[in-house]
Amino acid sequence: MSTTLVDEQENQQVTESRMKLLDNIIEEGEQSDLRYFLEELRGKDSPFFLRDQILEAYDKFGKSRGLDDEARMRSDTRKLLEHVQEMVFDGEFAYIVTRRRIGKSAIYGVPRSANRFENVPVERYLRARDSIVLGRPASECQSLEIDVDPFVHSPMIMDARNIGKGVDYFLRYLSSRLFSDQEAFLSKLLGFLKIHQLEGIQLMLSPTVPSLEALRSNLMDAIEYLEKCDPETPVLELTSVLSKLGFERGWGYNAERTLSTMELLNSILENPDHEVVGEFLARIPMIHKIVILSPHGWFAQENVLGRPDTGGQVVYILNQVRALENEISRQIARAGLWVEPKIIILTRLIPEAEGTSCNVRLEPVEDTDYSYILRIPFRRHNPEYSNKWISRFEIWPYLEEYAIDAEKEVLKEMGERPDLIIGNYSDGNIVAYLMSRSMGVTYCTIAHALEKAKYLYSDLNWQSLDDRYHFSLQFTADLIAMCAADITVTSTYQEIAGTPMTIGQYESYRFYNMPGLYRVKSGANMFHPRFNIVPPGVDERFFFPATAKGRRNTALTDKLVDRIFHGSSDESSRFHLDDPDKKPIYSIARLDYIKNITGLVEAFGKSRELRDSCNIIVVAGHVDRARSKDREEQEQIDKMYALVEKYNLEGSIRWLEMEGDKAKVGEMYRLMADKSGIFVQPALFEAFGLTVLEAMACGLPTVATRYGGPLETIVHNESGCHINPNDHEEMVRIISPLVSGDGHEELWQTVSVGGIARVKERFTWDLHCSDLLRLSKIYGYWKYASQENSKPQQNYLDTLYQLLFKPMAQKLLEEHDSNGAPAGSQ
Ligand code: UDP
Ligand code: LCN
Repeated sequence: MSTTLVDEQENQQVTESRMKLLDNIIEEGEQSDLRYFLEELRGKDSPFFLRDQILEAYDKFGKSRGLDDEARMRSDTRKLLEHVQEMVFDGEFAYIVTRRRIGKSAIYGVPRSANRFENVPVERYLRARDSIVLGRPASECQSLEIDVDPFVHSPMIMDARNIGKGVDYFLRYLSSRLFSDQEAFLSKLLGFLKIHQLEGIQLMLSPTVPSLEALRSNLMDAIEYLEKCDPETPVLELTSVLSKLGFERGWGYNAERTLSTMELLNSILENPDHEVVGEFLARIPMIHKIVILSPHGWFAQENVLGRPDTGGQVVYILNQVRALENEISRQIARAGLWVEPKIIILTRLIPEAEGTSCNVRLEPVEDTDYSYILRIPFRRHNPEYSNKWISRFEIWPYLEEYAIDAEKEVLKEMGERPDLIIGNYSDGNIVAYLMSRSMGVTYCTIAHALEKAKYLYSDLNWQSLDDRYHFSLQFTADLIAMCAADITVTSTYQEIAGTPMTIGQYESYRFYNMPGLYRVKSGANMFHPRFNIVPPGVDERFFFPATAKGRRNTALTDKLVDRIFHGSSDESSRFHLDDPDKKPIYSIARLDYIKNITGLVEAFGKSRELRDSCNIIVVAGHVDRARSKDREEQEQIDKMYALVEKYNLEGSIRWLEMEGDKAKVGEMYRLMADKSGIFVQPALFEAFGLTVLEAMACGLPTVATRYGGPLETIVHNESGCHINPNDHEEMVRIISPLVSGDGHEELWQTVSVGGIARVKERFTWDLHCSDLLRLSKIYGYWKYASQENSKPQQNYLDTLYQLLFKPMAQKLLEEHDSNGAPAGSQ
């Protein structure tokens, strides 16, 4: 059963309470505050208003009508508007999109002439948006309408608080099925236990076990036998007896482990419970070969930071791979098997690699034994183009051929198909979709930071943005990949479902329209149990506390101290510090607009208080505009120089070029902690923010944006602090108590220790990988057990791919083939 846009049951209560609020307002009739306010908005230039604009406009409106702050805040209209995500004025009709709680949206319509609010179906609202943008009557706005829900046959989470805990929900669902339809469930399980093989060797259960009855009886015999064995008896001494009973390898490395795995199966047969089902499925050795996709940009281990496409995603994948390899090896050994794991990171081979290793076919991942970066070139079209780095915005036409070539190369390298495919970001996710469809492999997606939520109205305005960004292709790829995924891993809750005030990046694919292209009535559903929050960790080799003096490399420390605190402008740095002993306010990031490093510099420049006690030190981008190839970075470079001049910051700012050496990056955080400094991550929005974890792990008190991942990484005033990056005064108010005034040393210490503890407890790659493998196995089972149910949805998504995505990709390829470099490439 699937849910509709607004879940029916809960919608009932939500609608009632919201309607009450609306009723209160309506009772005031023509005089109603809301009605006047709607009139006020109607008179403005734009027909579209988002939450912040609406609240700001209401506050102005309230003031103009003589309402003081308190009265305004208490008014029913203000309370209602708090929950409004968008308002759209279509002639005489206003649409109000409310989001009373997380995951619960509803759309109301208000005719200008009547005192009535009506529920509006999503199709009508989307059509109205089309009509406004296209300048045609709604009745003439025919368009493809995408409606995925009718094809989804999955159980759905009901309570928004459980969004992102898909695997727990799902195990409960499975065990309830065990009670309601035990025979069907167990027969599936029996079939599943017979399909596993490792390099041609049968695992778990022999295909000769004829029935559930036989399994039950043989299991009892095996348990009796194992109970009598010495628990330490190695598995090889058990196999002759166990294989006669139909039990193949994979149950455990010795008698004790084998017995406990069999006891788990026995409990499932006898008296199932969701934890036991989860534990048993997680013990089946079904994953030892993994493919991880990250096609775009530069993917290498040295000198690749700094391109707009490349950032935390590369760091994330390399760390994930190291930890995954360890965890898979550990699990294989515990299952009593001897086989080498293999992990392949698939990216593109870039013939003109500009001194990086991006033109090398196969590169071992440092500090691993079985993990490689495998680079496969895009097929040669216009070589002016396909030989070079291609921006993530232009990459779409090459991906289908890439998926075909990649599959062949993977089979060559692995000798068989992988057990799991993980896609990263929009391009990696759509290639993972194509490969998993072709090979029939469990498929996991990870979004990192998608573009849709970064640009206001990027769906409505897609036509004017398409030359530069090709969102028509990207959002379609995202939609298909999101709905097709067996598993979606996110780093935070809000990535999926947002906060009470803001919508999540997946939520933004629930319903939307791209006028003239299509309307999505129901797309990604964040109540789907495919969503699982599995946060990343930090690389503990480089990011450890400043107080661990024995682990630090003093030669490196001395060099960095000289360069950072006592250096002055040179080829890769700018400005100097008059008083190097002042506390450092430190930040490191790509020099993108969204990272808002210039916002931090400006807040510092404006604050006498901070300038008296601190210096500001930033590691970001290029310091020389001529060396930057990125338009956005160039703008930020200009802004940096302008701010230093405007606020006369020479003498209290040091700006160093981006740093690719992890040992140095780690030591820099610690140096700042040695000097009782702080780390500030001022991004306007940050999907997760690995630098935040890194600084915390080093014991450097961290002040980070409240927009995005850091809201969940940090507990305010315990393991760091949150700031509103748009409010410079507030930024200063939050930073100051950590660096000056009474009690600042105590607060600094509390937050430093709290940050280290929080990372240790919640954000480690070991935790990440054991969770990721556990849920990959559980969903792997579900994929097997529910194949029939998922076919209609697969067919629908394949149709969208073939009829919608592919022709658009083909058109872009023709443009690339006939033109020179496209506008958006750099
Ligand atoms: N980084 C780096 N040198 C730099 C800038 C960034 O090594 O000059 C690293 C940083 O340490 C972190 C990653 O790049 O590991 C950035 O990840 P984050 O999630 O903070 O942001 P993203 O760049 O992915 O948006
Ligand atoms: C991309 C981003 O923008 C960051 O916020 C994340 O930390 C990074 O990917 C890793 O997921």
